[in-house]
Amino acid sequence: MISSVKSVLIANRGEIAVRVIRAAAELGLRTIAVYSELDRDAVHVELADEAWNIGPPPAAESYLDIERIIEVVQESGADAVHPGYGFLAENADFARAVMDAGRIWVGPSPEAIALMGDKISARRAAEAAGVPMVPGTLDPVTSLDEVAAFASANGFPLAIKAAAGGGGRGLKVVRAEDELEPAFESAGREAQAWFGNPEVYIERYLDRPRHIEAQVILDGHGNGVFLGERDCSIQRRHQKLIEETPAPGLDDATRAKIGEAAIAVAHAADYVNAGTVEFLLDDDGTSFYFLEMNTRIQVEHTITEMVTGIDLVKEQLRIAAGEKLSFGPTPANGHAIEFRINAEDASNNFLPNPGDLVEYREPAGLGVRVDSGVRSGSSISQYYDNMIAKLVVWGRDRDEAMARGRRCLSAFVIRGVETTIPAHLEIMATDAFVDGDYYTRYVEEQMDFTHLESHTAPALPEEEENEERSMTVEVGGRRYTVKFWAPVMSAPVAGGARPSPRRRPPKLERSGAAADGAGVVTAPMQGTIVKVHKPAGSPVEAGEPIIVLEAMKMENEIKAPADGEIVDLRVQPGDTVAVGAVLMVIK
Ligand code: MV4
Repeated sequence: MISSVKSVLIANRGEIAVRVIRAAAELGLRTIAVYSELDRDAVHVELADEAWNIGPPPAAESYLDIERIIEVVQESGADAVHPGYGFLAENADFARAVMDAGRIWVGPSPEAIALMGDKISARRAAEAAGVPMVPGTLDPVTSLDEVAAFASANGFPLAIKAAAGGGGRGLKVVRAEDELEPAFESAGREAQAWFGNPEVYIERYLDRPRHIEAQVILDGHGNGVFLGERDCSIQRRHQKLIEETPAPGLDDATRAKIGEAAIAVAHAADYVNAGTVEFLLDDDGTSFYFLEMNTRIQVEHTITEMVTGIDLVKEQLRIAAGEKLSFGPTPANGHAIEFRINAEDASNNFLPNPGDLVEYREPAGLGVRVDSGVRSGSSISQYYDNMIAKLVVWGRDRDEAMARGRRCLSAFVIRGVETTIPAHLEIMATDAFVDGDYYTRYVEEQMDFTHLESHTAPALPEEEENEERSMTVEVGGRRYTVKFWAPVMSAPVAGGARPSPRRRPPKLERSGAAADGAGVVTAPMQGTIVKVHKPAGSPVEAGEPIIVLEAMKMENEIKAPADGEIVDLRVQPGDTVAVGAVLMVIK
């Protein structure tokens, strides 16, 4: 495509980095990944054409480090930067820094990001565009008198919201007069503490709305298209669990009005690129109110793609390169549902449950899409979001999509961590979901997951420790010393005790040596047995080579850990063994 863009750096990790890499690769772009030390072997790193280390595991020192990422942008020669979602996606300073470096920012302008980032200026923009809004203030409220005046004019409940909040952060619901003063005071204090901006505003609070969001996409030539809505009401604690499109029961006239309103808001912000306009839909099913605009590609963009056939990330890249939208209004074909598969224990109040994916197998088939950034053996780290995968199903109608969803949820195999899959199956079994008759607090108010079985995770394999090594290589005749990371050569100690990953592992010759002179000797790495020097029953001396294990084209001598006798010999030449497999027992 795109003459001006030949490469793109993806300033993100996990499934969204993978998602963007796929789109960019299909456009023929060179893909440049970044990774923290924890993500050295991540799927997104492997899939990209090149990858750059940007720092230690904490996001603040890697994925949020604007300076370091801009450095990599420059060193790698990336023409464009795609931020994904989360991290720096809605950071106007980062967008500005990318543009100041002379690169293309794959997203809306820093001005549009800032306008929508401040929820008060966003409300003003929507008001100017003539879009319906919940009754509320268009300026920060600074005194309790103003809040009290609003309450007597509009009644309770009301919401006090942080101007710099959004997505449910910094939202306080006030249901009675006597809660007003404490709520107002703490709202301002919390807004200052969390967002560095004490400004708050007020709205009438709707108790049982649906959360409907409109996907829009606009190019730099004045064209904008509404690509349908998504119902994201199945959530808890502002974490979405299930999204679907079209919204169940939404009539075409209301859908069209929501689409017009969303495009009007986008134009009011001179918005270019993909964006989402959030609305609350009242329980009459037709009254809707502007809430916020998200200036990024969202997690749940996938369901819109499933019913429109449009690759939104490719369109983002094309638009950023200055191209015109390649399509017009595109009505939904069929129905799509997304299930967020998180490493959380639903039976324990959705407590995060990071760990290693001992086994990971995705469902497949017609109308099934799984977006993930993991494979068997990957770790879900407590440093980052614990989403493992997005299961997205499509059907010709909602019933078919639901049946497909149930089949795929049941077929998804994830061992090693608890997941939200059992909770999804419970939700799918409720009349409210089946009838499409649910609202934003449905899961929190009506559902209880404590009875769900918490599969006590099987014993996790020892965390593999990598050590830094170096090697000299020649590239085009020039000598370089390169660093690389490889598993520490070690073997578990006899008696089932595992060496602490922090402790310096024993040397290979001593592997398996136990205090009492007996030892279970295990494979220090995966490989093939090429030779066994002695038969079972033979006496052996400590340090004597017994088995030759070939791994990575190198032969490794496995030695007797102690004087004694081979009381059990478990392998013969030709066997392949996994790391940790028992080779022999010496007594
Ligand atoms: C509201 C509301 C009811 N009335 N504002 C929460 C997320 C943030 N985007 C705004 N939120 C809400 N704002 C008024 N005036 C209810 C919510 C809300 C909500 C919105 C979307 C999805 C889930 C939600 C869960 C609880 C409350």
